[in-house]
Amino acid sequence: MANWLAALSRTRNLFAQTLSKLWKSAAAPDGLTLDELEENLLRADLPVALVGELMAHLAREARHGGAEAVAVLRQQLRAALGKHADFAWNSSAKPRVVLIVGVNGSGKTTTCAKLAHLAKNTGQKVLLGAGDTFRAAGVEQLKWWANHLHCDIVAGATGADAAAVAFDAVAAAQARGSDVLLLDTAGRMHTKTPLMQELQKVGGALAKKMPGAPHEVWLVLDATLGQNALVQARQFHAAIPLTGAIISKVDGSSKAGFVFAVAKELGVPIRFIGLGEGEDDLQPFHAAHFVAALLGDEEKG
Ligand SMILES: Nc1nc2c(ncn2[C@@H]2O[C@H](COP(=O)(O)OP(=O)(O)OP(=O)(O)O)[C@@H](O)[C@H]2O)c(=O)[nH]1
Ligand SMILES: [Mg+2]
Repeated sequence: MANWLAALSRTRNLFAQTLSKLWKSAAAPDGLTLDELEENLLRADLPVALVGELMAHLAREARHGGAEAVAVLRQQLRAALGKHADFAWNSSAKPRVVLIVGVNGSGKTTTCAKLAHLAKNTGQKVLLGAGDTFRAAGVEQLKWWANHLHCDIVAGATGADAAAVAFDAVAAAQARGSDVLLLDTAGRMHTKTPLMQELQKVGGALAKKMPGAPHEVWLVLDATLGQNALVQARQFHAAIPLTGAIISKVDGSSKAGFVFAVAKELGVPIRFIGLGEGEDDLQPFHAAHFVAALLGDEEKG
């Protein structure tokens, strides 16, 4: 929980003052305080519609003091995130093929490494697939992580056909008896049609080698972009059906409120959240932890 609190501090700081005022107040929040809270929540990039609903709830239900107002807020925020059950690594599919996609620099390669670390810790035999055929540095980066984490890796050559590399990675995972194949891909702009088509080809190659694959397609969204990332998400979802989202760089963002928009609009679970750069900094997404860290519940004591 401590790292959730730290990671969300930039976003939380936007409304920490208003919250602390609420905590101390014995009276129901006045109009000025509610206006201030509304403005703070919007700056933290919570969706406008949600903030409107929150304010209506607060005006209606928080009549007995500031602490009650925070309780109403907490409950409404949790409800807005919906259910995001922990991902179960165990599966009848062997290998379980997980495709990691996203725009340039969103955090895909780092996230692949962190996922490998998490899966290994649950006893899975993991194979990393370095499928970034655009940048040799991308492959080197994942190799560094594989070495650091003592994890197996297969890599495609720079300039190779991404679909062929994907096909070979599944073959390697099958040959080695891996439980999970985590396949990194090159960063691609959601607006570039040929690159999005390449992603479809990658999906096709995976299915050709192993019917049913990819079993998971996870989109990595950079939290520093806030709701701007939603446009990307819709385009990726249209190109290749996503099964989950991963939010990266929450620790560097003051717009973590956009997570509420992702939860509402994308229609796929938020699977993991990146709270820092280290291998332990990827955590299963937990709505209650997220909201508690946003409201600074533990700091309050
Ligand atoms: N602070 C912080 N930094 C992160 C997080 N996740 C990734 N990063 C950093 O973001 C930068 C980009 O991460 P990469 O994993 O290389 O991103 P990528 O999507 O693979 O990039 P391309 O392959 O170039 O498209 C790196 O410096 C990472 O260390 C996170 O959760 N928190
Ligand atoms: Mg990369």
